[in-house]
Amino acid sequence: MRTNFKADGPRPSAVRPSAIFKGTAITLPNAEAKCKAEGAVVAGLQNKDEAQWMGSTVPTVIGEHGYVWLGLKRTSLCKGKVLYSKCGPLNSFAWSDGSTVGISGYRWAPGEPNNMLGNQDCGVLHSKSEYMDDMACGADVVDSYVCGKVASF
Ligand SMILES: [Ca+2]
Repeated sequence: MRTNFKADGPRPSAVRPSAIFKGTAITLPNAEAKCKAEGAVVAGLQNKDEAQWMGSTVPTVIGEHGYVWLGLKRTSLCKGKVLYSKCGPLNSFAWSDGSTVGISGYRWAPGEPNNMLGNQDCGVLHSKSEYMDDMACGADVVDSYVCGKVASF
């Protein structure tokens, strides 16, 4: 199941989340390859508008119980680290889509990112809560991903 890429949005000249795909268990590297095949990348969330679009759209595509890969990766400095001042909720991760910057699109679940087992290097959005969580990049509970591209389509 998928949404179609939408051609409007708050960032017309930037990569932005614009199509959500649901499959079976998928790793982030596999999701990246699937977005690339669409001429897109796994997208980040630049601001509240994009976070709200995800929050309202994701449940209609994947239901309430799934997770969606975001273009969000733990920085090399914070890999294997537990939370501390240099690796906290606002500075452990960076958007990986080559376009999204900053933390205005962040909405971590309470207690996240917790880097459980020290290998939660990728970010997801939980469909029902609309909160973000860090997970292992190969976590098999994730079956969906969001692709984004510049609005020239
Ligand atoms: Ca986590």
